[in-house]
Amino acid sequence: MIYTLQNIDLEVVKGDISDQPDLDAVVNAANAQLAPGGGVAGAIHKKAGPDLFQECTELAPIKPGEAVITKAYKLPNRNVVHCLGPVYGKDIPEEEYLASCYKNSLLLAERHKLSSLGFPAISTGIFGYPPELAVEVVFKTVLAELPKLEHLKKIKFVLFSDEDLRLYQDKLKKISLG
Ligand code: AR6
Repeated sequence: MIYTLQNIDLEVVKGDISDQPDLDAVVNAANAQLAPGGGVAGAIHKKAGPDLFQECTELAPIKPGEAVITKAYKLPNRNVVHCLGPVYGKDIPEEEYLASCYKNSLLLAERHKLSSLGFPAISTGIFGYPPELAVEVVFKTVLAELPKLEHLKKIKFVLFSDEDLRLYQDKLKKISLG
């Protein structure tokens, strides 16, 4: 599903964030050390190869809400934006940290003149953020940033489960209806 707003395509798909060849960059739901872990970080590091972690060691640690950018190595993209989401119930207020993740990732992509960026559902796996609460923060934050984006023409949300896909599709549908 795609909905174009302010000349920017907002796309929602089911898939693997490490297998998105149409995107300039993908966002990693990272840990503070930017090390390979489970979930998204595991998939991204596995596909990118060990050179990614090598570059990451120079940038770590990062704090909740922060984002840094590296090359993508063997991934089919130019860059990876690594972002540390909040641990639900620990990094409070979680909404603010999660919003910072999305905002900082978009601004970093913009600064690097990237034209397309893919997001997983940050913090909603191992970090325990309820997906139905996270999706509200995601779209509120991204929509607020759209007017500031000059280079980004596509923002793709890559969801891993049918449930998350439906949540995002419902939200985008509501937005399209105004
Ligand atoms: N592509 C897209 N989405 C995925 C993929 C994938 N390949 N794999 C999992 N998801 P998580 P977090 C979904 O746990 O909550 C890591 O170990 C997943 O189903 O990857 O921010 C790091 O090292 C869920 O909906 O990220 C950190 O320690 C969402 O992506 C910690 O986990 C996020 O799940 C970060 O936890």
